[in-house]
Amino acid sequence: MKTFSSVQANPYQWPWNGDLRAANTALILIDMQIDFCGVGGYVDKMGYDISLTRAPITPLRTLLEVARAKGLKVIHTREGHRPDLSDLPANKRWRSQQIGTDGVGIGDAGPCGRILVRGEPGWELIPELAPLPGEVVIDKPGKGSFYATDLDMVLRQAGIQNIVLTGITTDVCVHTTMRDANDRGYECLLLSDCTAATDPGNHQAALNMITMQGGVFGAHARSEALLAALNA
Ligand code: C5J
Repeated sequence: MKTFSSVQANPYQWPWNGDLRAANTALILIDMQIDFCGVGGYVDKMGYDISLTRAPITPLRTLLEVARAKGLKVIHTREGHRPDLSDLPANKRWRSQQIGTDGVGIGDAGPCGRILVRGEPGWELIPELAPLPGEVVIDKPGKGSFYATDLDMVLRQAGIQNIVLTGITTDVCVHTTMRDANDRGYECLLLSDCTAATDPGNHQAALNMITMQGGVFGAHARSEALLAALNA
């Protein structure tokens, strides 16, 4: 099995041990859903600029094609709740209803159906990045991708050591997942142009946090750096 070149990342050449292979590396696309990047979705309804959260789509399409061709394990996640909202904490719902003037939040009817509710149009993954048959899709009720899901089991069964993190949003679901993955011993790389936040300053701050303490949660790089390593 071919070992790829290391990735020129910040603050170190990733992965730490140079062991970058298709068999031990997963690409995770976090919450690339209509509710986060589509017109009428949750982020749009909250009044944030969806051109920010849509910016990763084009680089992600390129990366996804290469990752699939090279045989990396591709995993998608979706944030969402059961239709009866039995897995939606009351404080999460209440806080989401404070944005805007109509009191509509998670679980309520919006332009794309009930917001962040499983099975609704807004909860669907965007068609540009649709999973292929056989790719794992993780449904998560929280911000992190490990909490109340079988992601860790799926990764360990597949022998994954390295995780490439992409998706929405850098400062919330992507960072929560990265921090948790790091604590679990996975070697993490966040791709800065394949993630985005609803606030550019928060995106940049989230990148800066990664570089502290020698790479406190892992490293970050632009997708071109990973593509160069995979194609070398
Ligand atoms: C948020 C996410 N921001 N996917 N979810 O509520 O980051």
